[in-house]
Amino acid sequence: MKIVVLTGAGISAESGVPTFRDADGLWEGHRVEDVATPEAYDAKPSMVQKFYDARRAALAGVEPNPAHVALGRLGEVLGSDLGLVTQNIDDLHERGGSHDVIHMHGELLSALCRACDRRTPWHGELSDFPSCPGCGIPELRPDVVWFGEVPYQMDRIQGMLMRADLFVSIGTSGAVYPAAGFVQLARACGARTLELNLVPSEGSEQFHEARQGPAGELVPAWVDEVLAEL
Ligand code: BJW
Repeated sequence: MKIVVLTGAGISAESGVPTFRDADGLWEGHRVEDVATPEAYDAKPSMVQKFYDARRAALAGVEPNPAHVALGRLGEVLGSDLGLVTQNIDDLHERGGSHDVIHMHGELLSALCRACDRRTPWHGELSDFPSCPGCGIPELRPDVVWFGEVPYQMDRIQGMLMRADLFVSIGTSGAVYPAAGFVQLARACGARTLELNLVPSEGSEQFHEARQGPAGELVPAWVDEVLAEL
């Protein structure tokens, strides 16, 4: 059975990583749309770099929760029959035991050079505008996908969705495309579809089944079900 799992900020909420659109999801009074755009970066690069520096530094203080660990366990059994696509830029899936995670919105622990396009693993700050290790030009920005930019690995994701037997969306509001449209593509291509979320998402009715509750409880239970049916 081929399964594609899409995760969003909700899967990391119980690890202590704030979501974007829930009541406590604001960052120092900014809406995500006001910091996560190329225009915001051009207008206030220091402010945007500090926003991402703070989130990068906060990774050291959080741990994967049972939902990340359960998906790692599922990947161990299914191997390449599990496609794990995340909109999250944290590294909690990897630390939870998952491999080959597709970070469609980029990664906090990577820097992107605006001059030469090189992607460089990055653990420190960027708000001091360091030079790119590749070309030497101080044009490093967070390696994340802002509104108006094209998400990573879209061709690969679309191929996986078209071949999936089951598509599962976990902890995402369904407010941001193209990820919000994955359920329609997977369903049109014959997959069964399941949503796991604290509350019904904006696109909840598009799924064959929707379960409500915290990811840390729903995901391990669902993984147990899948493994019992194999
Ligand atoms: C729990 C829980 C618990 C909480 N357990 N659950 C008009 C119409 C349609 C589309 C557009 C439009 N105008 C513009 C667009 C396109 C635009 C878009 O979608 N805009 C919308 C605002 C409408 N999209 C883009 O620009 C994208 N690019 C694009 O489309 O390129 C064209 C193209 C595509 C494909 C091929 C070729 C070309 C780029 C989007 C980039 C989004 N970037 C961000 C920032 C990334 C860096 C960063 O992290 O800072 O990505 S924005 C932000 O939103 C971030 C997230 O990944 C993304 C989604 O958020 P998510 O994960 O859903 O979080 P929340 O907070 O919204 O929801 C949390 C959920 O968890 C909730 O449902 C809770 O209930 C739940 N929850 N606790 C379980 N314990």
